[in-house]
Amino acid sequence: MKLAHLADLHLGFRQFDRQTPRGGNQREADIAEAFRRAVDDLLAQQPDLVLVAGDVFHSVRPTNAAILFLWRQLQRIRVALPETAIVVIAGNHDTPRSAETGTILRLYEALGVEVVVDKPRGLHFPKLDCAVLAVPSQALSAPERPALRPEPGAALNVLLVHGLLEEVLGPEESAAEYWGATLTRAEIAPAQWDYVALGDYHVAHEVAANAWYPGSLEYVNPRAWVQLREEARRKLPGKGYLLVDLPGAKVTFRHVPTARRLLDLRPVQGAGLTAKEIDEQIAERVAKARPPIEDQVVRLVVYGVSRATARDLDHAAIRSFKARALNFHLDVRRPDATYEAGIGAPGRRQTLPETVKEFLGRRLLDADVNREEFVRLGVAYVEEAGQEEPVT
Ligand SMILES: [Mn+2]
Repeated sequence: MKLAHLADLHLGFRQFDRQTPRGGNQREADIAEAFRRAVDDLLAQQPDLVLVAGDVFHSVRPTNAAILFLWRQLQRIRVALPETAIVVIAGNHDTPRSAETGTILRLYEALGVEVVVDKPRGLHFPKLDCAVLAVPSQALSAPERPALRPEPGAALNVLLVHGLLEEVLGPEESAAEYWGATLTRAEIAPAQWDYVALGDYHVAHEVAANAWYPGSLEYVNPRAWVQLREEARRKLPGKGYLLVDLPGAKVTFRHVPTARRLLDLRPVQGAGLTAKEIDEQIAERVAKARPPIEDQVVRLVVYGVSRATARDLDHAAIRSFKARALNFHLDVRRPDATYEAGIGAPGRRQTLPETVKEFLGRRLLDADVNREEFVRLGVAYVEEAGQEEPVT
């Protein structure tokens, strides 16, 4: 039996202000395109079972465009592979905060897709003699953790679950970036399953020979640059999904190229340099970018630049880079992390984490959100983002 394992599609994710010719958000179109390409490959590979391990949509209330898009793609699989079973679980991104909100995922049951949103559900596919225990994100947030056990009668047992095994995080990553429920290796106990299909972590990762994260299909994390480095460390060609032969769990990574590249240009060490010297280094980094920056998502960090020097940079040149790239983020960092006191300001100004802490402390929240934890995560997140190390 051949199984396809996808996760973290994040359909509906939007970023930057570039629009498509039809007026949609360009990054949202990129995210959709990644899934369309994955479906193209699924139709060629003809799996018997398709598992989507959560975070199908980026939010609980996706746009009509995203809802329709997913319908059409699932319909393509339905028509081309009528015998193929499809199972979708909700992740932390597409789980409603309250039962009243409901979930749009249920819509796809009309296409014959098995949709599991709240409690764990055991599914059995007699033609494949395969049982799938589907465990959505919400099941792991319940006060009583479910025991995850295979079905004794089935020839093949697969666990499908959305949660974070913290041991997979790279040195620069943190659990706060994923927000989902955490899992332990003892809970998933890979040895008792033929295969464990995980979702939540966005870089493809082998947890055990028969337990994998396929990773997301596009770069949707605010700190996607960290993921790029993690992918390089793991010698991954980029984004994709997994094909698994059962029994025996022979796993193949199917690379699905993204619509455009993320380019993290080599940082400029600006300390002691004049504005003109920094301009020259920026221009040199841009000129050497491969692929060229046209229509790509580009970041260039410049360290150790005073406010005065930053003012004197060649802003016309920077604007021209911004016009060429889909997004060009010139990330100019001050010589030290704390902010300078403004003229006439009474003492020290708040640091960014302090401002974030104050803002999140008084922001309106849903009743079921724990404010203390919410503020703690927000502040940790901002602090981490400010501490990114230069790349060599
Ligand atoms: Mn996700």
